[in-house]
Amino acid sequence: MSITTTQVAIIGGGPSGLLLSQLLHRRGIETVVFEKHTRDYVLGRIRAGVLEHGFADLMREAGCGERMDAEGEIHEGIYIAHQGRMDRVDLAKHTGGDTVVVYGQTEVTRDLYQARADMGGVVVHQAEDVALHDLKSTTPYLTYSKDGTSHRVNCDYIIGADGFHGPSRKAIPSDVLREYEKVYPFGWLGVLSETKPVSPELIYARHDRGFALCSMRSQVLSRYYIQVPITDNVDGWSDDAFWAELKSRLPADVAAGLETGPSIEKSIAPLRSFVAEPMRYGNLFLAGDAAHIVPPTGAKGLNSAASDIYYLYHGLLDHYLKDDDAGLEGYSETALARVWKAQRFSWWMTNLLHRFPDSAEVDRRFQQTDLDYLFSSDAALASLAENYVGLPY
Ligand code: RFL
Ligand code: PHB
Repeated sequence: MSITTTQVAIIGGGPSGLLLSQLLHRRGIETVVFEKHTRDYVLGRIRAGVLEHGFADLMREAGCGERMDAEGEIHEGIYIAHQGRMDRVDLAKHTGGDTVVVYGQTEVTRDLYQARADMGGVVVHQAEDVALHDLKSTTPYLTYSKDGTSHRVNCDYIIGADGFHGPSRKAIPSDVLREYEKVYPFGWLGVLSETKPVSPELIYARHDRGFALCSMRSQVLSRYYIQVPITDNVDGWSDDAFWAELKSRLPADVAAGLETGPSIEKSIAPLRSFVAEPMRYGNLFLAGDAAHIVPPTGAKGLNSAASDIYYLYHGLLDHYLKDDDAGLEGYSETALARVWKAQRFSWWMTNLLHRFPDSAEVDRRFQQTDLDYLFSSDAALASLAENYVGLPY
């Protein structure tokens, strides 16, 4: 078995793990990232598209903002379509000028991988059987195997940024870990297509047939979603059927302007709300999807991961550069306070806009009234807007 040492061992080479590694390396703190899959596999996952302004700032601080600033689009508003009409939420107006950046998670991850490579950062791909040990001691370590050889990595801290299915959360004893979960009775069928987006700003649509979302990656690449029963199989959805269903859920004039084309990616994502507490156990710190999942309706998944990284980054900086452990000691509580607010917002947006299979007529009237109230109240619009652009770190 080979034995190596680093200061911070990071499990997971998704956006959370790569961003933390990049930020720490720039401040002279040594990290190694251990990723189960190949880089191409990680980049092949089509996921988030909307970055809060705070996350965009963190990318700039990591020295990874150049392409995002050149190619990403700043959005000052979103539309909500309901009852055949389109109402706009002016994000900038209701937040005193804050906006979001439309820039795909694939591109964020690609830029982070490039930055890691440019700085000579170590990312071990195809690390198998990663296991965590002695988390309560001051000498934690992890083990893994690669190409048939076993390795041990001694470190000060282990960061569990290995997504919902990774081993880190499971390494916390069940009598310590508390999990909160809500599984929604539907999923999102997503299609990526090389077509011009139907609208310059995102459209979230509530319709009796179910929710729909019109998003984009660029002016030549569109991303659309429709709510489907969780029992549906992606093979059962032809492109034609998808476009027809999407159009049926949009206001007629919007549907008339929708450019369709072959899908270049099509997948169904389940919707769940999930939080694991605490986010720290000894010298293990969880971050991102490893600790929490939101339904994608509020665009908060990647952004909640980024806020964890913000707190961890500052906690680790204070530890290594100022010998101050207050940030790390308070990490779980601080991160969870913001996580729960993003959870609440995502749950609220999901309830507002989806068709629930067991809902009664009265529930649908409440939903519609929630929307009517929203667009009649500057206070309600301001609340949506401040959550959508991202609460302060
Ligand atoms: P990731 O991206 O899952 O990365 C975790 C990494 O850990 C690796 N891993 C392991 N590595 C080593 N050993 C093991 N045993 C391992 N097990 C797993 C995995 O291979 C992976 O590379 O978690 P991270 O970094 O915390 O990032 C979280 C985000 O990916 C996620 O929250 C967002 O994609 C959620 N999300 C959205 N978030 C937003 O903020 N805005 C959006 O608009 C948005 N849209 C979405 C979304 C997620 C979606 N899906 C499919 C879940 C839309 C969709 C459809
Ligand atoms: C996306 O573009 O993939 C996207 C945008 C907004 C959301 C969810 C997903 O709320």
